[in-house]
Amino acid sequence: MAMDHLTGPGPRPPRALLDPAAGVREIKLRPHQMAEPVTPAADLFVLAHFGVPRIDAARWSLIINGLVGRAVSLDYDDLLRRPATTVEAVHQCCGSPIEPTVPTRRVANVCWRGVDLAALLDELGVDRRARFLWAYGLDGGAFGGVSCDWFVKDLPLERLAAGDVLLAYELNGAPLPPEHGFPVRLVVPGFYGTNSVKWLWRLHLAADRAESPFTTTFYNDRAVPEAIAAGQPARRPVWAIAPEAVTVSPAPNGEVSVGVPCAIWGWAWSCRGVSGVEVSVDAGASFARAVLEPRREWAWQRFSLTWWPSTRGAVQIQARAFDADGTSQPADGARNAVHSVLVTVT
Ligand SMILES: Nc1nc2c(c(=O)[nH]1)N[C@H]1C(S)=C(S)[C@@H](COP(=O)(O)O)O[C@H]1N2
Ligand SMILES: [Mo]
Repeated sequence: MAMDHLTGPGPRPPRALLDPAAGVREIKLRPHQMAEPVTPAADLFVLAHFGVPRIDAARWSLIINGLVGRAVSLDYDDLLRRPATTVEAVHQCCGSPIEPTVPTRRVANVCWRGVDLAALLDELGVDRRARFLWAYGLDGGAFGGVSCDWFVKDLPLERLAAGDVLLAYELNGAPLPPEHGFPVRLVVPGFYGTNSVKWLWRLHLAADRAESPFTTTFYNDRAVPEAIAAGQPARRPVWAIAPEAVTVSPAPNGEVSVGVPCAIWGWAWSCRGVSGVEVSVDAGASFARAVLEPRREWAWQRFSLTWWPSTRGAVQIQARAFDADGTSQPADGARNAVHSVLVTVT
């Protein structure tokens, strides 16, 4: 149903009750605890800048407006009635926007189910001037010394063409828990978690990026001077996930036995998928190619390598992932810096 008021900035929904009414950062698993291929919802990290809105699905609706042929307001049942898509995808928090070069290894792999956004927008019609999708959450407040009415993110519409951007209402086969975005969140597989706006209330198509703290202030990486000299932009939005690997086993500070084969294994992922993983058992001095499982949809990929420890003492194990285009991970100074695990050979 098209509505006149949807062509403007849109009605302001009442501010949702936030419970808790303060930022949430629950990191439940360290890499050595990420044994499950699909992370149980109860083990999934929770990141919320302002708190957790408590929303009644019966009173919720989503506005889609801006550079669309037909602006609409959809309620929860409208979305449930549409064809559903299920997508398995790695889900990663890029870390603190205040410390963008600190690795945090907040990562999981989950199944989302919801409405395919590209198909929905096709039905509404997309104006050819539209280049960005702005997504609004029902939470807002002060963060990092600035304040905003709503948590707003934007992403290039080009990403929708690659498929599987969802208006998700299920996580691992059950309705989204409140802390993960109930009733409906955006899910952008292959992009860092910050782009997957929870507690959605508005999508707006525009020719330009959205001006807001979480689009053009925070979550923009600074290029190094050499990259700028080579023509790269000085600031780059934190969108596509860079290649990364974590070692699940052996666990840090564990003991392995000399002469006994040890299975080194873990997960590797990147926006475009991982083409290879290399493992080092000498603190990065040399690397050997690991066995890598193929990718399912947007999921992380298992790597493994059998190692025969031959001398006693401390060993630093590292794993590095290679992107489809051959780029790998920096040794340090980046959110996707190589993960190291220290073990003792006894
Ligand atoms: N509305 C809203 N969406 C949000 C956030 C938020 O604070 N508000 N945090 C983002 C960040 S930084 C991350 S990493 C993911 C975390 O999703 P999860 O808590 O469901 O694991 O949600 C993103 N979506
Ligand atoms: Mo995040």
